[in-house]
This record gives sequence, structure tokens and C-alpha cells, in this order.
Amino acid sequence: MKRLSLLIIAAIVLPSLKIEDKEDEKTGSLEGTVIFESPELSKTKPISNKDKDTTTCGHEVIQETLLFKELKNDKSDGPKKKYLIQNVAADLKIGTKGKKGKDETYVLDQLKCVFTPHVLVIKRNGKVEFKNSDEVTHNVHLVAKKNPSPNIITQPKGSTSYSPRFEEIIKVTCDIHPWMSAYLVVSNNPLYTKLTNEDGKFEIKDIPEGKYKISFWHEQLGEITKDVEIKAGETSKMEIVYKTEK
Ligand SMILES: [Cu+2]
Repeated sequence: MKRLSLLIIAAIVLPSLKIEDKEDEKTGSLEGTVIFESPELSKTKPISNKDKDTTTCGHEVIQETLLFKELKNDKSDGPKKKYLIQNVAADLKIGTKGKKGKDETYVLDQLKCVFTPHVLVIKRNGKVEFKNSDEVTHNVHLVAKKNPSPNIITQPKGSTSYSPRFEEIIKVTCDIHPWMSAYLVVSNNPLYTKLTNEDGKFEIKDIPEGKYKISFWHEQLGEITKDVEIKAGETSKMEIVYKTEK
């Protein structure tokens, strides 16, 4: 009888172990660098605001539409230089595969008359809170194609929220302060949609092995789509190069 009960326990335990093995998918990672080959770039001059509310908005605003860093130790000759580009959205087309991640509320702040951050990745059907941290009135004007495009006043220290259903990139402006702009990258799975950092680099982890499409988007440089293969236990590396026509 004792032996029989042991056998029953084994029979119950073993299948559950097998299921765990199946869930533990073989995954790899992806690292990439985004480069812009261009004749010499000069940093955009900050905008000096002549707003009537000088306390909150009357300071210089750095333009974040093209944030770059020159690539040092570049051996190639020629008139073009290589720049590392920040705020490029790398979107791995993971579909229904991969980790799901937790639901969270994303915040796009209006702080000292600047949208912060300039580019924000949010989850499709997730909630983004548009927050106004200033003492002045702003508005949030969305320019979407698939999702609604509300134009909402955000009162001083107030907030409002938005929940886009479809994947797309949405421009956000404030009609009261024309220099204010931001972008919402609405992603199916933000665990697999990453922005490049100030060194032009991004990293995506826990990717089930396989072949994928990956798209890169930058507000000024446009969109590039590439193929990438992920192998279990390995880190695939890629370099994405935007070029000027000249
Ligand atoms: Cu504003």
C-alpha cells in the first residue's frame, strides 16, 4: 500500500514538471545601435520663449527633435560623420509570443512648459495620464489616425487620461505653447518596444527564439524595417544606419 501511494505521488508530480519545462521557452536577447550618417550636424539652438508667463515658460527650451552624439574613433573617411541617435523606437514584432508584462499607468508630464519625456512607449489598451505639473494652463492635442484625437485642456496641476486601442505613433502638442511636442508610441507589448538611449543603444531581453521583423522609427529620420534572428542563450547584435541622400 505504501509503495502504491508513492507511485501515485510520482504520477501527479511528474506531469506538472513537464508543463513547467514547456513554459520555460528558450530565449535570447537583442542589442542594437542606431547610427545616422550625415554631414556635420550642429546642435539645435534652444528656443527663447517670449511667453507672457515668464516665470513658468519664459526660459530657453532645448529642442529634442534630433538628439545625437558623435561617434568617436570612427575610422571611415569622407565628408560624412556618424552620429548615435537617441529616442529611436525599436519595435520587435513579437505578436502573441513572449512575456506579457504588467499593466501600468504611463505618465506624460507637462513640466516647465516641456512635455516630459519627449517620446513615451505605452501599451495598447493601457492608460496614459497627461499630467500638468505647472501653474499655467496647457492643453494636450493628439494627432492620431487609428485612435481618437482629443484636444483636451489640462488645468494647472490637473490631469486627464487616454487609452488608445490601436498600435500607432501619435504626435502630441500643446496649442498654447507652440514649441511643446511629444510622441506616444502605442505598442502591442512594451517589453519588446524600446527606445534608444543617449548612446543610440537599445536592448530587448527574453525573446523566444525565432525569426522576427523589427521596425525602427524616429520622428525626423523616419522608419526602417529589418529582419532579425534570435537564438536561444545568445545575444544578437545589430547596427541600424540612417543615411542622408547627399
Ligand atoms: Cu502648454
